[in-house]
Amino acid sequence: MSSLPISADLIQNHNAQRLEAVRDEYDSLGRSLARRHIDIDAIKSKAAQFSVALPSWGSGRGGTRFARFPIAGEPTNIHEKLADCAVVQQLSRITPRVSTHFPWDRVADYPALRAEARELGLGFDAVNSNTFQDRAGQAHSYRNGSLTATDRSARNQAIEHNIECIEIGRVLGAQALTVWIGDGSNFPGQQHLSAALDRYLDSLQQIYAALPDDWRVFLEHKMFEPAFYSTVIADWGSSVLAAQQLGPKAKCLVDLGHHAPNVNIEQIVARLHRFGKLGGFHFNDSKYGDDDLDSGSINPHQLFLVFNELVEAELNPLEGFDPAYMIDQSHNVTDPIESMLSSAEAIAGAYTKALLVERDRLHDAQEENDVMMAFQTLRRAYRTDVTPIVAMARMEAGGALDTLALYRYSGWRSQKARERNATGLGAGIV
Ligand code: RM4
Ligand code: MN
Ligand code: MN
Repeated sequence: MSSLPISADLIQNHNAQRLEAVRDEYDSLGRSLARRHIDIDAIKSKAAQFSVALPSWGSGRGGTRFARFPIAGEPTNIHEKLADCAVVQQLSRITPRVSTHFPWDRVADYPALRAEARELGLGFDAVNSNTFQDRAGQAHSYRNGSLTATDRSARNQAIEHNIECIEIGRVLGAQALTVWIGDGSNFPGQQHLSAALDRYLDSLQQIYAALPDDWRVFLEHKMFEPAFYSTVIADWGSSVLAAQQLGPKAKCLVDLGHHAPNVNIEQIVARLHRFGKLGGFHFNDSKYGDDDLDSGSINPHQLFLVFNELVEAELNPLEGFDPAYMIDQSHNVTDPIESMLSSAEAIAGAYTKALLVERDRLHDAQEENDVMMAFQTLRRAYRTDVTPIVAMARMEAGGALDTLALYRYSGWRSQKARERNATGLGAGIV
């Protein structure tokens, strides 16, 4: 335990100063929930079981295509990224796994990386392949696409990269591969829309064939960017059709930021679940055409409605229902650790609120077409401030009652600013 980044004493002392106030709020909320016949301790136990993976790439400062402004002490390699993720996990206790991205996180010794993570209290979640960029010295460019390129050599190279990701993931103890491609077109007529999809399916079949028995492949759709006229897997429809054609190990991954504005994402969740194809999430938020703002920062209500569908799905699980929850954000103007702490809290809070929905009352109102009662049932849960529940669950698991305050108090970032190399453009997404 001594290799954990923040001292346990520091956490305990910090919590001790806050415990009385949080307990008071918890007890008061408990009385209020009891009047709704909800047992606060039972909700807290469920909330304590929730977890969401951190993106290794989210620990660095991201940017836009215009600029990137690094901060002192940000990580410059996967080892430092793991250390920062370990801070988030130690304080929040709901982020025990890291999702890696290759080749960004490439190292020479993966068994050693796995051991290093374990020492830091971390495991590994889905591995992400990257064929949306060229790597220095690679034989074939992805400028005209990767898994869907007309050039067979580029396609094969992209397939092999994905298979290599599976092999790395096996060593790390991951059990899923997430495939997001930037392939698409910028001009009408540029691409044969059907032929590009055929090539995608053919490439994915070969990747699918390399999956170990207990693995899944997540197909991630995105409406646009970097291709601005069409992308090959643009929406959940293309994604679910591809997943159905590929077989049971292929599932759809919903990145909240990858839809047109105002799309009803919670309904997509319900649809994908209905067909046994809901594989996982990339949590973030968005306002315009961006796809990487902090979870719950723009539309916390949507996050709640998504979790409302997920709780419905938990109550009616189909065989193989085991969605993988991950954060996928680019932190351009904040300390990435602070964003990940705040996002983990927002996500856990949305889940906890969804647990408070009085399901029988909701279902009865739906059956009876009592529109206002159905809406108010959701509203009552959404309006409840669940902060004390999430905080208590976190503290009982060894985390911090106030994660942000403790992180700042720990002086982690300024200490790293003294120890770490200054970043170039390396660590975050640009
Ligand atoms: C994409 C997509 C992928 C992520 C990259 C960095 O927009 O969300 O999941 O790996 O960004
Ligand atoms: Mn994503
Ligand atoms: Mn994205």
